[in-house]
Amino acid sequence: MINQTGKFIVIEGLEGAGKSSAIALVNDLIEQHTGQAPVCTREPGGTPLAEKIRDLVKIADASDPLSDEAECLLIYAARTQLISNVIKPALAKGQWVLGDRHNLSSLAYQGGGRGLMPLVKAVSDACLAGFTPDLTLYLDIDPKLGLTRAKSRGQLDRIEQQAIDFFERARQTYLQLAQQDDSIIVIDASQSLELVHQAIRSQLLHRLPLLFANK
Ligand code: Z5A
Repeated sequence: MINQTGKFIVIEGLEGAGKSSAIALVNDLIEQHTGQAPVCTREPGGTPLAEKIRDLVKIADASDPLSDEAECLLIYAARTQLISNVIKPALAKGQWVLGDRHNLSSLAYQGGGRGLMPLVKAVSDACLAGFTPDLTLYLDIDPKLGLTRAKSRGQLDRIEQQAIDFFERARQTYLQLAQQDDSIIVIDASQSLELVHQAIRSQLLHRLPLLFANK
């Protein structure tokens, strides 16, 4: 971890887990605790260059299909841009950062889902050098339910069109990694929105003061 004064909180989960409304809630809770709205990021993306990479990753091109390895490397290129140009500078200024996905997504999707864990770990070690969020909320959902919710919003993108097994493997990886890491909190996202938010609020009301005191 760099010598930081702000804190980095990340929301993770499969599609349709409810990250959007969780981010709005956590944003408000951080603002109440710190007196300042966090810097919000999304991955892949969050800088002009990283947003261009996001388009490459999300939009399918039948004439030049993206290989799994290229997908992985593009996502890390976007992440290193975001960390260097947005996340670390904000933390160094004492600002809190709230991320819509971060490295855990790559471990779950590219590592677990695509079966590329050795590549993911090698690139992650090389690019991130131990940089890690202070706290991650993982919204856990059965992929069938998540995709049903995601479909209700409209057309699915390139990754969302993967077979259900891909998402099952990603989910199992999320759960395994959460079991090994106290900084990852698992929230049951299959519940009603009200209960999901209640669970997030109660976890954060306990954890935020500890993080804040630890500044
Ligand atoms: N990706 C990757 O492979 N590797 C990486 O390292 C990273 C990313 C960083 C990013 O796409 C894609 O990149 C993602 C993983 C991959 N692709 N896939 N598949 P994105 O940012 O466009 O998509 P997303 O991150 O998956 O977001 P999402 O689909 O928008 O999911 P969400 O934010 O969790 O969903 P939502 O909009 O909050 O909720 C979906 C709907 O469900 C919505 O209508 C809600 O009102 C409803 N909802 C939410 N919660 C509930 C509850 N509790 N009850 C009932 N209805 C609910």
